[in-house]
Amino acid sequence: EAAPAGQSGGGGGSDKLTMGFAQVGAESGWRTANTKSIQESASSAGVDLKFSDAQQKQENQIKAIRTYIQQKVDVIAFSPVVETGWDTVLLEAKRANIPVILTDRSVDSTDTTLYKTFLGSDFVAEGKKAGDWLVKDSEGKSEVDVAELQGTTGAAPAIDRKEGFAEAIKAAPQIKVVASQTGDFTRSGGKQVMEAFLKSNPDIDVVYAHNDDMALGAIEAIEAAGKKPGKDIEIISVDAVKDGMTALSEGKINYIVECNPLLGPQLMDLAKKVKAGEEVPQRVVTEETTFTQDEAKKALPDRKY
Ligand code: GYE
Repeated sequence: EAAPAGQSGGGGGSDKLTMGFAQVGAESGWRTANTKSIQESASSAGVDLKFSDAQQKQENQIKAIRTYIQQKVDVIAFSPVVETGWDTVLLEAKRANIPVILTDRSVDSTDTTLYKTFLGSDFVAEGKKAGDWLVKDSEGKSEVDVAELQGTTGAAPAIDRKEGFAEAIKAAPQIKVVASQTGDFTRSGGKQVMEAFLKSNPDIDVVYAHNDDMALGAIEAIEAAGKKPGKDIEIISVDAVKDGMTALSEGKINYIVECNPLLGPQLMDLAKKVKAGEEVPQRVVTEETTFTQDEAKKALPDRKY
């Protein structure tokens, strides 16, 4: 209900929904697109957004959530940097009667009453799609050595993308993961780890990167070592942000599994329902696709992020 003209709505408080959002950081192109989506859709949905950036540190996120509890926001939403260690602060929110919505990444809490819903991708499915592509691509080859660039240690997308990929490549025993290490979802992390991998494992055939930014860092390392990314070493990654799709269309990446960062509109919708006391599903999975090099060329001109 809008306040009558001329009144600012003071005293009794306004009907405007206040959301406290604790973001992971600004580690990747995906994250930048995600933040933009949340900020833009808050403003068009008339949501008063309090936003904080945890710089990929769990303690910063916990601090931000405690501040939102003190400020008595209507809804707290966050993307947990890692899966474990959330029960205490989530219980504090529950006792303060502030509903929590998980977006993008999940927590491992067994008590699912600690949050209302979880909106985000199925990361195991993403890892499987990456692995399925490699199984087909490896038909007739006698040995395929894979170097894996993992996301942030303990983060749901790192754990699940590793698991889904491992599951899929069981179908092809000639595929072997010969090196696997975290690059923290950043371009510089991907570059550094790939430089080390190229020294310790000169026979790497394929890089599986848990996100585009690490793949882009790996491309720099591969080129600096005098090899051709996409040819001498094939690259598979996850996200499908603009820089990744550009590298894919140029033949430097071979396959990208999409992960959708544009969660803002659905998040605002869920927050309004939760505030109104309406039932929401425990889990909302986002829809995603995959891209080959030809498909990337077609999709690029209309790509928004
Ligand atoms: O894939 C990566 C980002 O949690 C799905 O986090 C997200 C991941 C995304 O840093 O680029």
